[in-house]
Amino acid sequence: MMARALALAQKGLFTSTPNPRVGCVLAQGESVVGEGWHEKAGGPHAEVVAIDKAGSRAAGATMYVNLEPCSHQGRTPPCVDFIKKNKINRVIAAMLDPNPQAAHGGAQLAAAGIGFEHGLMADEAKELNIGFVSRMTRGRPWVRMKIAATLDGRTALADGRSQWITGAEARKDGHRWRARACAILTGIGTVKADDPRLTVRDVATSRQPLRVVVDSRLEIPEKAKILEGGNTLIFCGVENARKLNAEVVTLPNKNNKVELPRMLEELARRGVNELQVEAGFRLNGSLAREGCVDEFLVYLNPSFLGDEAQGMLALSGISSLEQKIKTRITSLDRIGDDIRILARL
Ligand code: AOF
Ligand code: ZN
Repeated sequence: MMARALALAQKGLFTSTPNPRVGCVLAQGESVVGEGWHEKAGGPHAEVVAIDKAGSRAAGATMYVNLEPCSHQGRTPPCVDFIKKNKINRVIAAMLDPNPQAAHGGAQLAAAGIGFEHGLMADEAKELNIGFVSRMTRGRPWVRMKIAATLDGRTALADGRSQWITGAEARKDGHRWRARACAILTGIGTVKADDPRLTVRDVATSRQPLRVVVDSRLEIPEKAKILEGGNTLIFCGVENARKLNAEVVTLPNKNNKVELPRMLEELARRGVNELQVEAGFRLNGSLAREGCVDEFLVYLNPSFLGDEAQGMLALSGISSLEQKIKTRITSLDRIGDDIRILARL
């Protein structure tokens, strides 16, 4: 039943942001009497959809839900009240709600005499909402850095051109990861070299992620494709009066570049749960050095570009092998002619 609740939650993968992905199953013994999932912020919570589906069969049922039911009046009323009103017998949550505004629904249910347990498939539940958990507990998004490289780890020609290192299937897979991200981040170097749109294509989704550019000196060309259609945020390190088709936030560090950890905090404040980085080796290196990366999504194409081409991460100052950045591989797959590796810090 909980695996089914998680599968339902997964349906909100591309759309629920900034809210978590939540699915809910109501069961009477072995039979499912209602199901629901959360589609988008402002819409009904999974628990409410499932109870509505179950109708009169909700009374006495056991609820399986991947997140503790909310106790708060947010965009919608507290689920806890609806659960009590509909006389659910017992609630099993995969994990507690890390959102302090909505938490402690379980304790409220228990106080009302409704059995409440949590922890069933907790690892899967946390993984599905890794960005939401990160934003709530750390005040920053979960940062996934996508890198497409050759077997010798080269990501672009010496002049920065990087379009189409990997094959079509890997690119499509990259768009699926884009679609689940709340925002896509790139740097001014990539904007100048490739002029990317950073929109989701080839994947059916009703939502386009926010596009974010790190552009310390605010040099972005007015005609850059990433500015088309709005929905773009630029972080820079200098006060500037340029009028652009984007919101500009000035967050300088002492070198008048963008203060990257504070940028992550600002993105979290704006509701970004998962941030996908698609930048060049310079910004990638700065993010890694400043502790702003949580995992790498690496596509490797079985080709070589040689040592004059650009690498993955600009990391100066590594002088001993002990200083290497160590990761743990969490998945490894063949995608078309390429290899996909997920590696976590
Ligand atoms: C959801 N969907 O199915 C559940 C959520 O502002 P609201 O009313 O949309 O409330 C959002 C919070 O409610 C969310 O951050 C989470 O803590 C809690 N549970 N949210 O969007 C759901 N069950
Ligand atoms: Zn709720």
